[in-house]
Amino acid sequence: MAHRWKNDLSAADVTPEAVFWNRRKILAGLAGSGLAAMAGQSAQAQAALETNSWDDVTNYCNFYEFGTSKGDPAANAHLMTTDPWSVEITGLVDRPGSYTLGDILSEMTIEERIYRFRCVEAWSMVVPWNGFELADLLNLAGVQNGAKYVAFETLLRREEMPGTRYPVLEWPYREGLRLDEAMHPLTLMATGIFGKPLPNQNGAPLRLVVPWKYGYKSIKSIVKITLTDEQPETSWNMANGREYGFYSNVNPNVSHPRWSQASERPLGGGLFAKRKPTLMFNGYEDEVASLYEGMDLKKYH
Ligand SMILES: Nc1nc2c(c(=O)[nH]1)N[C@H]1C(S)=C(S)[C@@H](COP(=O)(O)O)O[C@H]1N2
Ligand SMILES: [Mo]
Repeated sequence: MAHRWKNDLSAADVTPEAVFWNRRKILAGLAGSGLAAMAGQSAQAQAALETNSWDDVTNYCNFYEFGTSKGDPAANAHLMTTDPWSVEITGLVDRPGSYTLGDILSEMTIEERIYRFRCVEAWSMVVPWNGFELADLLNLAGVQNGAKYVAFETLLRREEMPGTRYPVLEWPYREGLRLDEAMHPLTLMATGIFGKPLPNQNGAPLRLVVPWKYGYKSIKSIVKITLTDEQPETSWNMANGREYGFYSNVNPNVSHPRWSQASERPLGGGLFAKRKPTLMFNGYEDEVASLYEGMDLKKYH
């Protein structure tokens, strides 16, 4: 597939695979054990970590349906059944219906995309995803003229998702994009990571990846896609609209009300690696800035 975007990243930039898989464990371990010393860190650096270790660990929690704080979502995510799986595509489409994963995959070409990934909590990684362009899936269903937005929903199966017992967020987890964002060639439906099928904890069997937006837009384990003419409600925005906007574009110039977004902590290459400056649109400015021409990015954050 011809890339209509510039990729400035290569395999050499990817976050070390072991760091990716173990990031919560590594952080939890560092907080309480001698691991920091084993990692060769100075006492000063360890002390610095101790002061924010609890926040660090909880903030790395990344599949709230399987729990938010103490328990690692990785420990519960195996409860989720991902086979069989189908995605309902509905709303303003020519061919609405329930598409099985097999139906979808037989029509798609899987490719690898190495993308920056920036969580709103100011940590970042470089991730090799496997997947296909969301545009190809939407075209399969046939987007109708009046459609302006795309809404996504995660599976909600309470007996398999212990975190959904708590009203942390509006369940099912909901996200949304403007149609032009959804059709952008950078916008990926991921089926794999590091060349392996997506593990449950990372959103098996199908999750969204929008590399110029904060990580929470990359909704996991999608079961429903709705084409609509109205801006959809999204779980984080419903929970706290002041802190989490609909757009959620990575923007070093627009602070989160509780912290700056000007820099980020890259995972890997040493947990104590210096924070690095956050890039406008997470480094994808050339590709996506035109989508937001004339918009007040502070207001539409
Ligand atoms: N359904 C669902 N999708 C989700 C989340 C979640 O809690 N539930 N967390 C989001 C957040 S905050 C981040 S940073 C990414 C993390 O993706 P990863 O665990 O694959 O790195 O998933 C996003 N997608
Ligand atoms: Mo996140």
